[in-house]
Amino acid sequence: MSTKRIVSLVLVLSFLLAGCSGPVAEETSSSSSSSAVCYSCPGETLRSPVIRNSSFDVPVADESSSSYSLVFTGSWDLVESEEYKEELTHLFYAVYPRICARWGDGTEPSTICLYADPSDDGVAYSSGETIGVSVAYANENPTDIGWFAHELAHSAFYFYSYLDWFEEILASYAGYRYFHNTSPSALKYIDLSCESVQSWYYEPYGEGVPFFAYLDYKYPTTGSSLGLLDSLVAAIDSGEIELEGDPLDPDTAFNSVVSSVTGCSTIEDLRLQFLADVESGDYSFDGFSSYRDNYLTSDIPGVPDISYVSLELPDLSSVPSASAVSGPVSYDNVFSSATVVRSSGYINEGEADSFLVDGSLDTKWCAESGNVTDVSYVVEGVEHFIVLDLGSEVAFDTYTVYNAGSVELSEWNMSSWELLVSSDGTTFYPVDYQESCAMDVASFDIGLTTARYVMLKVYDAEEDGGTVRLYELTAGMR
Ligand SMILES: [Ca+2]
Ligand SMILES: [Zn+2]
Repeated sequence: MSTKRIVSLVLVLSFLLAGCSGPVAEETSSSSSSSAVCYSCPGETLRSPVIRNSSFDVPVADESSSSYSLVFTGSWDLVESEEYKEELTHLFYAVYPRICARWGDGTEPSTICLYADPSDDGVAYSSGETIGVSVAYANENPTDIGWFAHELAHSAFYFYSYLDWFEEILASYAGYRYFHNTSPSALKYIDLSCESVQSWYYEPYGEGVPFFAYLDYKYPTTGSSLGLLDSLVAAIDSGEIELEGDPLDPDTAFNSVVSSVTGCSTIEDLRLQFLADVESGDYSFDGFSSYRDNYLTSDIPGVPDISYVSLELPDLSSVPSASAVSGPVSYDNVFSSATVVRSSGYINEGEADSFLVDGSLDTKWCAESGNVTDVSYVVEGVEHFIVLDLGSEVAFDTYTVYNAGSVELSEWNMSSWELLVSSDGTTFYPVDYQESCAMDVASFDIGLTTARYVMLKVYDAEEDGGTVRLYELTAGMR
């Protein structure tokens, strides 16, 4: 089983686009002070439908000409990663000016104090000018800095009102759009069909970001008029909206703004329209590069313009797709002495990628979306991958997948993947694509194939989430 402690820590950080199930990362405290404070709370297993990965290639902005400044306070001497502060600095000077340009009202702090908090056991929190981060969290998750973008958004547009879900999702959306989507290594892939996206219902930390991306797409701010999100923020800043109220009630101040911008009487009408547009295929998300409101965050002095990552899902229609062989198969396993060349990652040493080909049907390769360290295929919608070296060119005509359900739960079965082969380890050719096959154990006759290297690309790692759990992959001549 997964190490629960690592699971909850890794998943707590995915509050930017929180996971497929379970509680989400923060609690907002509306204390008597004027500060918005977010604390993380421990989650149960929270399987993210998005690919999370290292955030460490932020485009560098020019600090010296920035109108903003960042000051480190607290126990930074206790933070072990040497690059951590540097990457946070890069993020700050690129992302904070963008968020302020779009949603600041002029009262946002120009100097942010980033406090390394030795006693906090959550992730991070914002009180406007001061953002705190847990030293323990930083040391456990040295490649995650996405929380900083979320907290900076709070600093930029802190609302003096009670708008929990709107404020939190807007902060997460700001981080998603103006940080995660600005570099391939920080990218997260949104799966709109994921249950947690479909079932989001105004929870502050649920999977509401895809809906906000839809709203910006459908009702953008243009040179001639404010779009929906920007109109809502303006109405909150002016005091016109103080409460979200019932999303189904057309008579709230919130929904009156919705109605005046969109013609729909409630935000709930829009959410249902979003789901219908996803269902019909009228809406899909392939990145922000064509969004009409991109000009809002362009041409900021000293800040590099965003070149948004675009997602190009591969056309797999020409890849052969074998039917599962009925009944048991028998062959000498030619993958039994394979070694792992590289993989998307793994959760711990006891469930390392090498257990996919160790010859035991009781040991597994397990990797969560938060474990993805090699993001080579993220823009293709690949959730996980592994490359095997068979040691020499071998022949096989059948391969067998021992899915999660061969030992654990069938709902954890991988259901969509591609098998590719190569003789040089560089150029791979697809030999099988399974679009939807979630059997516990399944064999596929792909015809005579010779290869030294084999790659498995996992498009759908489990029914509801991004964790892959595979007990063994074998192949041979039947
Ligand atoms: Ca195994
Ligand atoms: Zn927050």
